[in-house]
Amino acid sequence: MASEDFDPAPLDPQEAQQLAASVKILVAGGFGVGKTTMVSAISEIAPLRTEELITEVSSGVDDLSGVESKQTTTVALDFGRITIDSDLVLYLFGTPGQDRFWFLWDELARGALGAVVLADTRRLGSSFAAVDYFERRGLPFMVGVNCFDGAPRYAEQEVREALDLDPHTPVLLCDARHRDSAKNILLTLVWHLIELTRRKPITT
Ligand SMILES: Nc1nc2c(ncn2[C@@H]2O[C@H](COP(=O)(O)OP(=O)(O)OP(=O)(O)O)[C@@H](O)[C@H]2O)c(=O)[nH]1
Ligand SMILES: [Mg+2]
Repeated sequence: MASEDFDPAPLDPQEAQQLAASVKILVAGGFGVGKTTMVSAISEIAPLRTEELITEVSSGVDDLSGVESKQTTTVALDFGRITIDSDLVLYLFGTPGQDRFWFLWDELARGALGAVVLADTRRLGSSFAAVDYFERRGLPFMVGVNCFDGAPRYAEQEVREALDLDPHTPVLLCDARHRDSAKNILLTLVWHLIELTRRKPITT
C-alpha cells in the first residue's frame, strides 16, 4: 500500500468507542532489522530496552551475516508507548530478533491486537519466521520495509511476493530511525485493524 493511497473513512462513534482503548502492539522481525530503533524513535516515554553486547558467545550460535557491525542485541524486549489521540494509546513491545529467544515470543504476543513485522531488503529471509508466526497465530500484522542506507530498493509488490503475503496485508516502506515514518507504520496498522473489524465486527 502506498502512503498516498492511505485515505480511510472516518470512524463512526460506535467504532471510536470500541477502539477507546490501550492496545498492545508487537514490533517483530528478524535479527537486526531495526525493532529497537523503531520503538525508541517513536516512544513518548523513555523506552525500556534490554540490550546486551554481542560477544564471542554469539558467534556460531547467532547468524550475524549482513549485520556484522552490530554491537548490541535485544535479549528480552523493548517497551514504549505512543498516544495516538485521547481515545487510543498504543503500547509497543519489541521482540528479540535472535532465534535463541523465540521462547519469549508467545509470552510477548499474549494480548496483542496486532504486529508490525520489520524487514530489511538485504536479508528479507530473516523476517520469514515472524510472518509465519503471526499467520499461524491469526494475529493481524503489516510489514514495514526498513530502508537501510545502501540497501536494495524493491517495490512494495516485490516485497509482497518475496514474503508471500496475503493481498490484504499492508506493506509500507519506512525508516525506523524517524519518528514520523514509524508513526505512519503504526497508523497504517491501526487502520488495518479497523478495516478487519469492519469486515468481521467484534462480538461481546
Ligand atoms: N541506516 C539505517 N540504520 C538503521 C536503521 N534502523 C536501524 N538501524 C541501525 O541498525 C542497527 C540495528 O538496529 P536495532 O534497532 O538494534 O535492530 P533490532 O531489530 O532491534 O535488533 P535485534 O534486537 O538484535 O534483533 C542499529 O545500529 C541501528 O542504528 C535504518 O532504518 N537505517
Ligand atoms: Mg532489538
